[in-house]
Amino acid sequence: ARAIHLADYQPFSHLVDQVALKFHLSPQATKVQARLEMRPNPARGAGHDLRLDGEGLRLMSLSIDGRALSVQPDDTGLTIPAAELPDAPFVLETEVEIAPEGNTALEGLYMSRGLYCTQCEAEGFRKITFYPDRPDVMARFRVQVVGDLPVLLSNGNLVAEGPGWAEWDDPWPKPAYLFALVAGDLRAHSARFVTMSGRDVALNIWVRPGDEGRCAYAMDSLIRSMKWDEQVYGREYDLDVFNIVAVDDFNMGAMENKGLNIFNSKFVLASPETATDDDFARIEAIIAHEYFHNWTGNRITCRDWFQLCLKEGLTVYRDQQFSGDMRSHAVKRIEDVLMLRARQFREDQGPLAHAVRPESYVEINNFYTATIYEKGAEVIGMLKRLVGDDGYARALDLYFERHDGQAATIEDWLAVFQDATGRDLTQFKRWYSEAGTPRLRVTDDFNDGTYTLHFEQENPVTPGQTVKGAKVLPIAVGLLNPNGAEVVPTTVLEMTETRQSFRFDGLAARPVPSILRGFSAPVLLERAVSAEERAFLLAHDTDPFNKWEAGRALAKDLLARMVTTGAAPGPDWLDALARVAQDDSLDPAFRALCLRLPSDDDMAQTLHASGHVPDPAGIYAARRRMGDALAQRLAGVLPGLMAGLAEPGPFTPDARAAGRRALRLAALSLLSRVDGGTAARAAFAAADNMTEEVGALSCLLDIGAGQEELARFESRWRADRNVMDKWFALQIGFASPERAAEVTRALTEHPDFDWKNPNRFRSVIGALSGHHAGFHHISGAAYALVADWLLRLDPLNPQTAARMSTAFETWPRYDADRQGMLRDVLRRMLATKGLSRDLSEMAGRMLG
Ligand code: HT7
Ligand code: ZN
Repeated sequence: ARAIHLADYQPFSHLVDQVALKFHLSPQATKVQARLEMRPNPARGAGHDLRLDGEGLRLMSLSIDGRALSVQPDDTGLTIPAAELPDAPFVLETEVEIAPEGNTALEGLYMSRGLYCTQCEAEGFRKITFYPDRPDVMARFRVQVVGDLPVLLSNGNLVAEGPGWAEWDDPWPKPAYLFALVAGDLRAHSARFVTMSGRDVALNIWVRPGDEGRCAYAMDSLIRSMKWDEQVYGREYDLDVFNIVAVDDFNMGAMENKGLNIFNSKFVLASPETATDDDFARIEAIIAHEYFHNWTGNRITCRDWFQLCLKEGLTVYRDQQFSGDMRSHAVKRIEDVLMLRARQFREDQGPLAHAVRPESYVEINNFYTATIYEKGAEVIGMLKRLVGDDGYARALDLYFERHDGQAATIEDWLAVFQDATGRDLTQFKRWYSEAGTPRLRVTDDFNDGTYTLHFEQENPVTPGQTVKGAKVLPIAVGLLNPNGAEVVPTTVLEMTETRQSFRFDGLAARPVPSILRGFSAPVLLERAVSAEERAFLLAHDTDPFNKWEAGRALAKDLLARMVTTGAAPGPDWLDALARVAQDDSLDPAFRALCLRLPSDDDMAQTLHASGHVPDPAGIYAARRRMGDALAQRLAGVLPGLMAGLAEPGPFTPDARAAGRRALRLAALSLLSRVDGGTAARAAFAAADNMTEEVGALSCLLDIGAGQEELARFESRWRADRNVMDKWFALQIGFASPERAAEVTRALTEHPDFDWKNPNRFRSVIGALSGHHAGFHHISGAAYALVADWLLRLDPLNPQTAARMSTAFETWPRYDADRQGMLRDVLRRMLATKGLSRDLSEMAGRMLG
């Protein structure tokens, strides 16, 4: 398939002012009538052919200004020759037929358990009607939905309705990817919101009958998001209604369609009995993310898909700020960095590395990546650090003022920062164009009261990018004196050269540096640090991120020694962690994060980056030994720690209560290793909420027990799809490496393994690829099983198959045997007849 290049961008030949759509819904033959008011685009001049995108559409009729035309569509659309087109405004009308029931790709108009729904980003609208399906074509939409169904929804405001039909009008011009339609038997959980200028907005969360009681948290999150966007960014909602719909079959988390967000039901439905604390936090974040898109994505959209980070990086950055404000900034930052390293660093250090703004793609769906989203957000965090909070606020105000109603670019984005702050961002722009995680090496010296930090940055080669310049790195640094007092508070050093040194004068003694506070730049920090210094920072650093990072580095250094030299866990780490665990002055959520051991994949990444070939079985065994050693060290204090964290009242999902549960479960997990699971069995039996039920079950599975509890869990929750996804995933996640593939295979034969449902597929096949030692077991059984299932899914749902193929992206890290097997699997995929464009692009890029 042909690649699309950023350099080839041209404005579209025509403009669309108004779209009128009429849908006659029917599972096998939905009729879509479209009336487009168009005119030649003055930016391109007159005399151009009109190319409309369209895929899998049965064209019934086409006319221009009422004159029928006989044009034959091809596989990807149709072309109306310039000779047939007026040089003035005209009306193009089409009628097509589509079959939503047979749409398994979940893109375009499809059906999810009797519900009609749409997914148009990035290029799904072309599966609904012939249209210029590109984000820079913005138009007003009026939509009539006809169907014998109780609820008929589309974007904008409801303007008329009658039995079996409803008409919606969206006054805000939008690209087609934000179009949405939902129809079916739904019930609303409703509320109202009055905006800062007094607009009364009806809020509805639409769910299947019976699920109405699980919407309160999502609604509360929505209201808090609306308020926050007004208070922090001055952004107000702009329609009379905001609808959210929960659907069970969905390729991703949620979609920000104008005024009609569509969600994967697992990111809406929550009650204490069915959702864990992590689920609650994720719902809050995703509801906020989609709502925030109303301004960063919808009112200001992207000129083309190369600019995807313009809306996604900024909206992730905003949802991270929001979650930090709602919960704890320290905990949120640590969680975000854990995620960044697990997903984006992994991507950036492998064959799929690409720039935050890529310059070419074959299938845009393959670029909804951690780099676009999470690194895109990191870049904005750096920008804010460099220009300061006031500069950021001025730049954002200018962005909204200057680009409202437009389809913008990264150049436009950087220009508002330059214009609002006077800062030249030419060098900073490399963050958008160059892939790869910079390595930042640090040394230091101390002479006559002057302490100097010497930095050297290396920007590694990535696929297709060999020569790179130095990046602008905001390096937040603080200095502590040998007693642990802070002598230099956080200062942001701006590194712009490949090598650069920074001096601190007037110090009485050699300080201990705390470098990259708050993880101020997404780099790999390399500095030889002793275990004593790490323990010192864990005890004394005033920056919560670096305090955690010191403990993390201590654990990773130890784990690396255990794997590579067979060392045993020594007192440095055990004593330091024991102190943190029992330090009641620290937030329990923070302590729980400190007790979490580095994941196997994280260790494999770290070992590979430091020149080792990671041994998955060795990492797994060492991590288990490490957990056992910690459990023995803390055994005497765990029951007391847990008792002190008990929550007397009923379950509440707030951050404080969640943090206490997290620490209690971390303690229970350690205790289970020394008490044979007695306490966890009791906790499972007593649990009145899903956090503790799943937490206790995990503790048991982790020590090779829990079969009885698993069976009880299954019989209790069999009717609940979202809860059962956990049941499937847990068994695989906690299987021994030798058994992981076999456990997975057996679960694929379970009657409830509905592999066409993306959530269920992810909770089984995704759980195996997320089990590092199980996936990389030397038998190769898991490689083969995952590949077989991806190939089975690909013809039905290429988007999800391609996304999950990233399981194989780390192949260059491993030994020759594993590399051989992994490459063979990728070659086998690539050689499969009829492989989708999605999966073949991914397999091809992974093979290089
Ligand atoms: N903007 C959306 C990204 C998206 C998507 C969502 C659901 C299904 C398929 C999708 N393709 C792209 C979600 C977001 O970032 O908010
Ligand atoms: Zn988004």
